[in-house]
Amino acid sequence: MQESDPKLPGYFIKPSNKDPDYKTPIFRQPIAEESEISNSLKRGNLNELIEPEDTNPKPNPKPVVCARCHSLRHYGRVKDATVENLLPDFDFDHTIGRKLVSTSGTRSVVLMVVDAADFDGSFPRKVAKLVSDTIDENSAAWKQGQSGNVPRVVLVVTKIDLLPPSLSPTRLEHWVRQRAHQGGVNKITSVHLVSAVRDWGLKNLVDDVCKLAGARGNVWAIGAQNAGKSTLINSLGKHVDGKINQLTEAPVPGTTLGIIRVEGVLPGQAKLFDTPGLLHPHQITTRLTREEQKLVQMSKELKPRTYRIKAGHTVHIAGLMRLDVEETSVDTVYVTVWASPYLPLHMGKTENVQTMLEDHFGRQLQPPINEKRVEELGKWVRREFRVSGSSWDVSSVDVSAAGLGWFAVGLKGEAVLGVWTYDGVDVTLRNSLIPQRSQFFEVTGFTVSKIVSTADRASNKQHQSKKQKKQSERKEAVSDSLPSPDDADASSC
Ligand SMILES: Nc1nc2c(ncn2[C@@H]2O[C@H](COP(=O)(O)OP(=O)(O)OP(=O)(O)O)[C@@H](O)[C@H]2O)c(=O)[nH]1
Ligand SMILES: [Mg+2]
Repeated sequence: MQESDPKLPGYFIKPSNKDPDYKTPIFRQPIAEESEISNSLKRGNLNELIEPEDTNPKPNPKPVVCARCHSLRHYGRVKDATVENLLPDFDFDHTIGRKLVSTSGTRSVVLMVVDAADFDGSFPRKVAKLVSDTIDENSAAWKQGQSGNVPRVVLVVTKIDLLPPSLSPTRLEHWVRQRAHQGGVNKITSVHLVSAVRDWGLKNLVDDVCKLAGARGNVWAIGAQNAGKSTLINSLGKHVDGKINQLTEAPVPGTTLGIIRVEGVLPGQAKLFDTPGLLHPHQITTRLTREEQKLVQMSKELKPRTYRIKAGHTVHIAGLMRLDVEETSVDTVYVTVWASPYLPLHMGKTENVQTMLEDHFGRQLQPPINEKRVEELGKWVRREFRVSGSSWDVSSVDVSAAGLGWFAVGLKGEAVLGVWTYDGVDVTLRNSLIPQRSQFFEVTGFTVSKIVSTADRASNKQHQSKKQKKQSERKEAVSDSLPSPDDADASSC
């Protein structure tokens, strides 16, 4: 922290101390206007109570935060993007990684925090491998009588409020365990499905973590940038008696910069640490501008948008991803888009995709916001997936793009899908997370995003009221020029 140069990291402005003579303005209300006061007492003015002067002022309970945190907390953006480039990178391997693999010392509990709406994109595969290898090696050492500190893994799937409430928790937990296993975590101590903003599942999580940490354990919240670690810890703090200092949480990836010890959540000498998010370059969000990220990030419960389509057709999610139904053994395939409602969609013939790219990317299909950004985002590449399903009513498989969302596909038969997105963005084929689809089908052409439709509705309203005003003006003008009923009577005579 420094208070000399706003162009360098850690800059803060000291909050000004109130002048000792400072007094809040006194609000005088004529007693006669106070309804609850009896008439006999209605004399003079009622003064607001003046607190006796505190001879022993308490220290400011709010900790001072740097300008970056202040801006993130109050405006959801970093103060100065150029200062961000001066911040040191967080070296996971040499800090936490080293502690996790250590055979001696206190027990480590890894809170592996994963975003339910971007499970594969936010799943920390490197950490999963490191922890799993450590568990194997240290348990083997321990069995041979050597010191072997075996880390415990608590998988916390957060932001479950973004998934539809119809999704069964048992099914979700089964799906999560399966995906985590495929992601490389072979020994999970427990799984928790939570929502930090809705306070779902947090009490059980606190109890579990306290038990696992024991009197002296170290608990590390680890996960991708923006997965929800700091929000989770802040919410866990509400379930314990001690007050914790609020951590900065924000929709900006890379909010937390260093390892922060959080006091007051765990009992005894156990320690809880918030850590900087791991950078996952395979998430599409890492290459988007802040304005583009706002459109892509999911902040409300997801709603399905379903197409009923034939081979030779394509569905675009903004200018970020597309799915071509290339071949099918059946007549129709149901494609449901699960992504931010602010992303526009388009469905049409695959033969027109070049026109879509040239004429609509960066315009109707945003993000990318503007045509220049289309080139900046990189090369557009194809992955092929052969999928099969046994029902039309539910989705069988998902094709998900890290940081963006997914296509859920339902069919009774087989299909070859061509999935396109920018080079380097991870695309995963998995069992369907949400089998349900929408009851209503989207139509061919553009599906206007929520932002555009709200803007359209507002401009339609304006247009409508202008039209009505014009019409009523015209009516008035016409009625002025028409003969009055009296005149009409006269003329009819
Ligand atoms: N809907 C929903 N949003 C959440 C939840 N938890 C966190 N968020 C949002 O996710 C965004 C990121 O939250 P943070 O807690 O800052 O994420 P982080 O993992 O600490 O991020 P870094 O510090 O960048 O690594 C914020 O906009 C939060 O409001 C949740 O349970 N539900
Ligand atoms: Mg954080």
